[in-house]
Formats: sequence, structure tokens, C-alpha cells
Amino acid sequence: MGKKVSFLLEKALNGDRITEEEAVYLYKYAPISALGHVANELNKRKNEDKAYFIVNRYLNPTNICVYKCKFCSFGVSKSDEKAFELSIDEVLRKIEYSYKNNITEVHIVGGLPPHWKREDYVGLIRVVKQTFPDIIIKAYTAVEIDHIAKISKSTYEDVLLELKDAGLELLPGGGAEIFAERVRSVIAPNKANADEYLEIHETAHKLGILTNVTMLYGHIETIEERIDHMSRIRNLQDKTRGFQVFIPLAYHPEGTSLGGERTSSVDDLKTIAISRIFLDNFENIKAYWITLGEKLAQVALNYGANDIDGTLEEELVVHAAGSKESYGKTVDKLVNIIKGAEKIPVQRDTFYNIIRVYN
Ligand code: V47
Ligand code: SF4
Repeated sequence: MGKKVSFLLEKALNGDRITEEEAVYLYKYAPISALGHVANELNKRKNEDKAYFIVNRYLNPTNICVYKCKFCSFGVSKSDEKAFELSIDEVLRKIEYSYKNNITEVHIVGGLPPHWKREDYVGLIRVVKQTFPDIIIKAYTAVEIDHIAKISKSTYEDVLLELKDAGLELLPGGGAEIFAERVRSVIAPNKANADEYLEIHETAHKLGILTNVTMLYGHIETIEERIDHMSRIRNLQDKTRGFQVFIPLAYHPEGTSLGGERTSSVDDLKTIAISRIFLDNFENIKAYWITLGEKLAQVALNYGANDIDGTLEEELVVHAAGSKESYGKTVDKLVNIIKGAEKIPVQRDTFYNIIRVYN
């Protein structure tokens, strides 16, 4: 291992913040085993041997979308034969089914149909909350908030306050992709840009709504652009402390107009480890089993991640792009994944409050 790599890893272990340039250097030159060791150590200081999962349901009300992001094979036009739009009754029936499995959270995100009005987005949340008052609603990415604000000629604050009043409790992290303009203008030229995404999260934090944040990696971005992405997130977190968890999402190319290859497992683990080392102001790093696969998500729990998301029941976005992970995991399965990683499985709620420890 080179002198500079050892010095930088030591610096991180001493609890000193590493710079963007240093993170790029580690990404490029540090051996994966050394990165994993340091990331695991830093994670242990925050979370001991605990690794979290949640009993939840993912719900996509529609795949009809006016935006045409090049990495996405989920969103389609209204006239596409794959287009679907659930009725309110269908939404409630799906949640009712999962309610029997004791879900504590429903994660609602979808396409942005040309005919949906602000009332449709708000009404959906209101009816779900009224029907299932004890389920926490994590819904609508910053892209949806931006879209609703634009179609109703309103402010982000106004939209977020109305959704909060309807029952929304946390914004999921989707829609971040890669912030750098060079990349975003190619892969997602039409939707909320980086400044808008970050402004929405900052506004949510100011209103007392916590949020998650993602990074879609493994397409046309450079290592420098990944670190730039994490750096903008770290800066906002310094200001607001409103992000709960960082979720790196490995790009799946199947059926997308962008094409490309799946990321390597080494790249996936390095990305988890670097994010744990770089984002010193984050408590949680999620290894999302849908994008990593259950085996690699398990390994990632020893590379800095402390969360694998949840039971989910059904997931359509990454499956449209080639994820072969079987839909839904039982609690037993998630507990076994975590135990297999030699960590202590902890069922959490949306806000990382402990529901049950599986010793
Ligand atoms: O924003 C779209 C990504 C995201 C592809 O907040 C793709 O806890 C890989 O954000 N290959 C939605 N990824 C999912 C998401 C998420 C998932 C789990 C938990 C949380 C959370 C958030 O999925 C999109 C986009 O970045 N995505 N297409 C693809 N081809
Ligand atoms: Fe629409 Fe989201 Fe897919 Fe972009 S990523 S096309 S906004 S569903």
C-alpha cells in the first residue's frame, strides 16, 4: 500500500475529515480490503455491530412519466402498452395486503403522468393516511415535489406543507442521480436539476421533514463526479443535519436508452466504503439489496453499510432495468442475511427507532 494511501486512511481513522481530492485518491488507489477495514471500523464507532432492516412495502402508483431519463426503463408514455395507473382502490388493496404482514412504512414513488394534478398527488397521501393511520408514509422524491410545484405554480415550501398536512412524513432519496451538470444534462436533462433537488431537501429539513439521499452510479460519471455529488450532500448535511441515510444505487442498464454495463462488485463495495469514510456527518449508509443483490448487500455490511432497507413486497423501478432479485423478502430472510454478515439484526422504523433486536 502506498504511503499516501496509508496516510489518508490513518487520517480517516483518526476522525479527521478527508477532502474531495483525498477521497478521489483513495477511490483510485486504495486496495479494497484496506478501504473496507477502515469503513467497517468507522461504521462500528457509530452503530456497533447493529445492522438495520425495516418491514415495509414499496408502492409505485403509476409508471406513466413525462420525463424521459435515459437510465430509466420504468417510466413510459401514456400510450405505451406497459403503461399502468392504479386506482385508489387498488392502492389501498395492496397496502391492506401488506398491513397483514405488519408493515410499519409504505414507500410511495412513481412516474409523473401528464394528466395528474397537484390534488392527485396530495389526495393519494391523504387517503392512505386516513385508511392506515399507524403506517408511516415515506413518499415522493424531490423530482415529484419540483414537478408538483411547477404544475401548480407554487413554492416548494407550500407543496411540502400541504403534503405534510396530508400525512407525508419523510422524503425518499430518489431523483438525485449525479448532480454534475455534464452528466445530468445527458442522463436526466428534463427534471429537477441539482440545485433544485438540494433546495427541496433543505426546505424539507427546515420544515421538520427528514429526508434520505441517493446517488445513481456506474453509468457515464467519473470518480471525481461521484465525489462532487457526495460533497454537495455533505455540505448540506453540515448545514441542516436533516439527511437520515445515504444510499448509493448501482446502475442497471437493461432496457434503458443509455445502455452500458452493470457495475463490478468491487466498484459497489468501494463505493459503499468510500461513502462511509467521506460522509462523516451521516449516521447511516444503506446497502439496498434490490440493486446490489442479497449476497453483495450482505458483504457490504462489512464495508461500511449498516442498513439493507426492507421487505418491500414489490419493486418495479430497478426490476424494469434488469434486477433479478425475487420480489419481497420475509423478515426471516432479512434477519438471516444480517446474521450471515456477523452483525446483529435490528428491525427499525422509518426514523431508525429500534423496534426489535434479534440477538
Ligand atoms: O431515483 C432508476 C433509480 C431511484 C434505475 O430513500 C435506477 O430509502 C438503477 O431512490 N438502475 C428510485 N437504479 C429508488 C430510490 C430508493 C430506493 C430505496 C430506498 C430509498 C430511500 C430510495 O431508482 C431513482 C433512480 O435513481 N433508478 N432507474 C436503473 N436503471
Ligand atoms: Fe420518470 Fe423517474 Fe424514470 Fe425519470 S427516473 S423517467 S422521472 S420515473
